[in-house]
Amino acid sequence: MKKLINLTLLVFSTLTIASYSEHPESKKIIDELVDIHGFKKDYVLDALSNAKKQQSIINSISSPAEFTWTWEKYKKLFIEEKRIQNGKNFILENIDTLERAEKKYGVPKETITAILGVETRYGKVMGNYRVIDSLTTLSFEYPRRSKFFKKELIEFFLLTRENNIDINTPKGSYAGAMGYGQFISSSYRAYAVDFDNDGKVDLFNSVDDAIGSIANYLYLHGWKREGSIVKKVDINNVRKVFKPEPGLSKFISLTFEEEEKDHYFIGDDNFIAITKYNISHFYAMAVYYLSEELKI
Ligand SMILES: [Ca+2]
Repeated sequence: MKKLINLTLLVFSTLTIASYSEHPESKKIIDELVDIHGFKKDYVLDALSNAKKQQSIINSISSPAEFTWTWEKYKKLFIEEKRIQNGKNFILENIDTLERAEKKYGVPKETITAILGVETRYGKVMGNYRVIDSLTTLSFEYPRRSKFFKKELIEFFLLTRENNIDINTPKGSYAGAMGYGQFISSSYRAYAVDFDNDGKVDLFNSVDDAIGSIANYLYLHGWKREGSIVKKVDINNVRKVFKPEPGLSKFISLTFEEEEKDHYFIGDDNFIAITKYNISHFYAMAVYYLSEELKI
């Protein structure tokens, strides 16, 4: 009988610790939010205790498509007829805003649209995880990247306060990326812009804000107006081609396997700028191919 009681207590205490407001690692975050950023302690404890661990988030982050799929499989997912046609429609529907963004930031309308297409099918699939669940799960249950996600968790508190959003409401990807362009909290705070001039920066509901924000993000990460994204190279001539054009500060050599053959490319500043949006070469290449398909 005594054993049973002990077991019950053990189960009970495990459940209690499962609340992120009482997690041993949350104390530092709570202190930072209260002492440095001026949040009320009750508010922080409440938000953290409402957050729920989602095992599927851990599973997803452990095997991202960018690093487990082949290039051909990845390309097929993004470069297909429906996504291309919907992208062309998106451009027609948002041409004024896209041209305004292109003029201001130098990023072509097809590139902005391709990012929206790859990230969320032009706003159709913005993610179904509560961001507070994603960021707490990854902060407290995924040691490999806990430092990064703890920082994003604090950014998310700040972001929701600044934009008057209920912290329990926003949904996003398993990694806490939000809205049309899937901005993480720190990027939202640093790079999102109010592009429809309504006084709010709203990447969930305003297509205009999403368009301006993606262009601004790339602009601030080294995008060069009139620059190229990649150039295909013949490996036999690689030495001749491997000279960056005047004005280009960076380039990167790339290999993509298609039909059991390696294809070689040079990625320019604008390729590198896209990898600042998502670090994967597959991602940047898919954005490039989709943007080419969207040219009318
Ligand atoms: Ca706005």
